[in-house]
Amino acid sequence: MANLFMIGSATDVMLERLGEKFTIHRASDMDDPQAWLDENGAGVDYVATNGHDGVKPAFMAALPNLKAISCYGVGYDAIDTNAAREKGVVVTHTPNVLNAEVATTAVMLMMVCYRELLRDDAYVRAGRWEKEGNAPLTRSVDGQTVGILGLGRIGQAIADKLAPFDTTVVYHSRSPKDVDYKYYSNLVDMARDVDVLICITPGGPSTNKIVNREVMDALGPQGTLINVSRGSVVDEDALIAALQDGRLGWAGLDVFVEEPKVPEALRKLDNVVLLPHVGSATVETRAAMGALTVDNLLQHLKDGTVISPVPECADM
Ligand code: NAP
Ligand code: 8YV
Repeated sequence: MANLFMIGSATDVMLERLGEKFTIHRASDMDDPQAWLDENGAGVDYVATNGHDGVKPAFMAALPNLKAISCYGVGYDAIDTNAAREKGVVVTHTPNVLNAEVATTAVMLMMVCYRELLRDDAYVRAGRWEKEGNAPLTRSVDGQTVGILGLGRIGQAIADKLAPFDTTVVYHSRSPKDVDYKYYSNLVDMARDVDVLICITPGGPSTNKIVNREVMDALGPQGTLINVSRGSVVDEDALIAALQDGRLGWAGLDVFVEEPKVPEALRKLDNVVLLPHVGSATVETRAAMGALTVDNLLQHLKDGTVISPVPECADM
């Protein structure tokens, strides 16, 4: 049987299917995964990992005969795909099967911010409704202008989910897409014109802190920032300062710079909604992601091809 090194968690179904064709070596069962790899890495054929853990350079160096890395997630910024490609290692990910779920998370975060669901839930639980009367009014989602930073697979799904709310969708990415929404070549200009900015680009060097102080100030005190992309896309220190100063109105965040650590200053603010990176985390969507993660490995084992390579490995 081929040897599979598994980083991070997997569903029972994934483990069952993989166990039929691979000998699975789980990093989570090892006291020192690096030491295990240094000793046994030459015998490892495949790696299964996820978008958060990726594959550390030191792990890669200890895997001279690796054939493929299957990532349980669409974002693969934690994997050095160029280094993998140079070694002849194909990297796969799980595009499309999570579009709807992550889009729901983005829209849900926007709604929770606008309609102050957390505040009002706390209001009822604390008995304040009875004592103080009706809660203060909130803001309507309907009719807002929403700027999508990264109109790719998930960005388009977000735009589709927003349509029934009569929102005006505009977008920024490096190049215009074949869509009817207004395109902004400049992110600050877009931020100035929108009520809500939703970030859904990949992470990595090209998007590092592109949502900076200038963008947040352009979004302004009545603006809402939603981040379901990667923590690295937003300058977290600038975000905390903008929210504390009231230069930015609200933020709904699923992702953070140093997950699972979330800065204390952010946790203290009541104009933010914080989620523990659960954009795709439903039973249904994780099953679909898990199936594709496993299918990529099984197909490579069978005939050396894969179903969903990352773009950098598409011609391998
Ligand atoms: P995708 O289809 O590749 O779309 C990415 C979009 O970002 C494209 O429109 C791209 O357009 C744009 N983009 C890339 N680099 C950019 C830059 N430097 N500046 C501006 N725009 C840029 O990817 P997807 O499948 O929608 O996934 C997007 C990302 O969502 C993933 O990579 C992952 O980080 C994140 N994600 C998060 C969760 C979660 O649980 N929170 C779940 C799934 C995915 P251009 O190339 O024209 O710039
Ligand atoms: C996962 C994600 O939570 O697909 C992505 O890019 O961020 C999420 O779906 C992540 O891959 C960790 O498993």
